[in-house]
Amino acid sequence: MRIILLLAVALAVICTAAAQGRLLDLPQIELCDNRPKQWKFGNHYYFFSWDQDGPDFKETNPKTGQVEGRKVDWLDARNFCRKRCMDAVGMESQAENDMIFDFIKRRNITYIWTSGRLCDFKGCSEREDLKPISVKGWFWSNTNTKMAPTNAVPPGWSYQPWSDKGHTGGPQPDNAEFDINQTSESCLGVLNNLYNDGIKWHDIACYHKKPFICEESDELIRYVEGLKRQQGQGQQGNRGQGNNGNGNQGARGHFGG
Ligand SMILES: [Ca+2]
Repeated sequence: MRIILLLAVALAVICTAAAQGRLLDLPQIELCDNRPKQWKFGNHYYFFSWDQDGPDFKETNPKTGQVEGRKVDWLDARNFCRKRCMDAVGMESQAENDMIFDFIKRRNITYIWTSGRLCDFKGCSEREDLKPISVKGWFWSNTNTKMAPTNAVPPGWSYQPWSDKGHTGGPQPDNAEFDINQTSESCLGVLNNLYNDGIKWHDIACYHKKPFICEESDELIRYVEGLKRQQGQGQQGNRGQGNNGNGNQGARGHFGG
């Protein structure tokens, strides 16, 4: 049952992306082998996009002509990570969240994208365990892990990571942009004191452009190891991978639980 639900959600994510004419990217062997390993926490390496070189991470400011750190929307952030066997960061524990908040504070970064996503697409509405969606419908898409309900301090945490302020003045998530232009705030970013609220989680419309932090993905690393084994045997293609081309079919998370 868990796997079926998991697949349903994975497919729904793909359908949502496909509806926008865009898909989750598959990892690429060379980019995976050369992925930036800026710092380590637990078993995973991480990097901050603006600390990396290359066209995925830099852009020319049309106003100034200066090359600066690139800002991308939420799906691009995930895909620039995913090509490298990583994904946008997911803070499943307070320790990991502390580490990310500390980095943002130390470097005085205005905001970042995470992999956090609201399950508000096809396949989500049948899930009774996700209702009400604004409270129980948030998950880390890098590991398909459900977040704790948004209206309380997460179990085992000593603080509430969601901001108590935002555009409308109320606690997050508030889906504030929906009332302005009917765009849902379905993606989770960390904002650094933009509402005089410290470093906190906010629900934000996914089209906004921001830098991002990537975290290694066990699933995508395994996928590329399998790909290499196949190629080592002189067999090309995806045969036997159990992967239909979306890179997400082998997900082993707790989101279905
Ligand atoms: Ca918000």
